[in-house]
Amino acid sequence: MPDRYDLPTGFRWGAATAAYQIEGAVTEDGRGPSVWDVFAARPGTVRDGHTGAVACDHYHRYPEDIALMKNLGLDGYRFSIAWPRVLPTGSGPVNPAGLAFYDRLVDALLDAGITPLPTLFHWDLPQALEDGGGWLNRDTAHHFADYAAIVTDRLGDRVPAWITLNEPFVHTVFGYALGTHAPGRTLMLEALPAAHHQLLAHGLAASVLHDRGLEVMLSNNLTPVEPATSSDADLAAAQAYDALHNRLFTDPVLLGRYPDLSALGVPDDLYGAIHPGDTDLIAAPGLDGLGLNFYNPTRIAAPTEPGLPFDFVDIPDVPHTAFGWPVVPDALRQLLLSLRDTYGKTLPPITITENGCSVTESTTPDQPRIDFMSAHLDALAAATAEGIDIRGYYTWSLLDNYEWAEGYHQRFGLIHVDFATQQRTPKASYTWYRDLIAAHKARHSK
Ligand code: IFM
Repeated sequence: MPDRYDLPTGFRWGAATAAYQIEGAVTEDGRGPSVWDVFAARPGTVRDGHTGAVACDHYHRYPEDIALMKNLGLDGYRFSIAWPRVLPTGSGPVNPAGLAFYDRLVDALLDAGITPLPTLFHWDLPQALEDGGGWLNRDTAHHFADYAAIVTDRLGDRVPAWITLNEPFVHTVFGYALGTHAPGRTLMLEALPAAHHQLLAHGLAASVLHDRGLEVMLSNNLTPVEPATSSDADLAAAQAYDALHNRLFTDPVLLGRYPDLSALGVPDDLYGAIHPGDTDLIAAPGLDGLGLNFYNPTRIAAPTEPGLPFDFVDIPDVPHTAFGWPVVPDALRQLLLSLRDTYGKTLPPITITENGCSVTESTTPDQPRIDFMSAHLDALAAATAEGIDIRGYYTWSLLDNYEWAEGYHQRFGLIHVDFATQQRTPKASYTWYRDLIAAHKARHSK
């Protein structure tokens, strides 16, 4: 085992958030409605009926939040741009006030010495586009490329690297297959055209960004998949799940082809969504970095009932987060090594664009978060020692925020937010992370 947190010089320390989870101000300054505004307003969709209408009120309080980031010593801040703030109906007229907000945010970050790392799409599709079919409609991919051009024409002079999409797997499966996230469709595997159109959107936007001399990343939520037993049936189920969760969203970008989903009964053309030439459009621009969002491994068994060809099995005898997710830090190291095995030379440098855990509000100090981050940084140091090129770590999340269908119930922040008063209070993990960043910088400036 290498020294604790023995990460390279120039390693970028960051924190991450997303627009709908923190901004609030959903009807202000010309922002159009997003699928999440509409979904969360529907009774029974989100725990306790919570919405992102106010969230952390970051739209107004961003100077205070940037001061907290500066005090933390962050090199980088990952946030997302709300498409409906910039283009209230997704295409058509630009909302100057929306763009101006991100202009102010970027300048304030740069003034604080923090490099902005924006994500162009973190699930808040303009509702007007959803009304036209959302990600099931191929046109949405082209609208996304136009939106990427508008945003980067404004901010690209100051922001060198961009993330196109956040976790297209989660958005496809929760939003279009199971309906537990916006837009709440329940198409099961017939949701997969939404996956293809997001990947096409990524490819088209990546070309737009490269034409402007900008770097492009894609943030995927990847999970090492392990079979519950060594039986052939469990092994086959685990392979099918790995293809759906991981390879479907990474192979097209890095290898220029889709994985075989026949074990799931999915046709090769993803129900007619893939047109000739699409895989080139997705892969040809290339990727300057792979964003990896890592939370937990997944254990899979053969199905016990008809339906999908896999069952999820809990991983016993390990700690679980407040959300109930198993904590297995070494799975991150294993995942990184397996990415290298799978993609070889086509694997670009990796940035951890999310990693963190929810901790119950009453847990003071929030030692479980410190333990979680510490163990995952150990795993990163171990993977680095084994030759994996990892450029940075953005913890999820800077602030307690709106955790989608869980509303405000899952607290992932280094900073506690009292949602009644908007009071921010740094937690013990904030101080711990601040000291860790300072120690790393001191060691590497010698
Ligand atoms: O809050 C989410 C984030 O929006 C995407 N990645 C996972 C986080 C925790 O669930």
